[in-house]
Amino acid sequence: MAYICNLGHEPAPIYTKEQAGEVLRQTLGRNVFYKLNDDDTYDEIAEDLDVDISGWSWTARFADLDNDADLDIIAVSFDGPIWIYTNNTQKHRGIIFELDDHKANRAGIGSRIIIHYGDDGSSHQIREIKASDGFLSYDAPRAHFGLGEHSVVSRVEVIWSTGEKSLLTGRFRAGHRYKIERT
Ligand SMILES: [Ca+2]
Ligand SMILES: [Ca+2]
Repeated sequence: MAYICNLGHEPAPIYTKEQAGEVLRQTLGRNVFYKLNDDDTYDEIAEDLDVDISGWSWTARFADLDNDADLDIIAVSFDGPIWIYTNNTQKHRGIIFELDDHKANRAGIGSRIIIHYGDDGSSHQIREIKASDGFLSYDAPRAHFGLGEHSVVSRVEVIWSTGEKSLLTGRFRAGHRYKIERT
């Protein structure tokens, strides 16, 4: 198979896969990882996280591969191995919800999940269950929420893909994955 890298050259040259990989590395550089700060600026921290491989990856997807409610990364290289990065941080907590909907599509695609936590449930976040994202790939159809220093979610609202709503209250603990079923 031949690869055409149109990176501003005229006409676009045709390469072997190995040549195309080298051109992409030289032109686009290594992988990067941006962290959003509280003041809406970003820091590039790929080296700190040890994900700054020199190969060129064309997708990076997030999934909790070891079921501890933090997101790990799967990066697919253009011409190298698939890289799996496990998230070993102990500093911040997360929680995951997935849907099992017997009244509409089973994974709950198109449904929204809203969590409430903190003092009197004053903090909240929303996620939508999606089945498409990124290039030639997508994340698992689950809703992951980062909770920072918080350890408990006190209320969960589900707006199902069909429009109906469900409300669950209790103590949903960080570090766990919960399945919400509608029958
Ligand atoms: Ca994990
Ligand atoms: Ca982990």
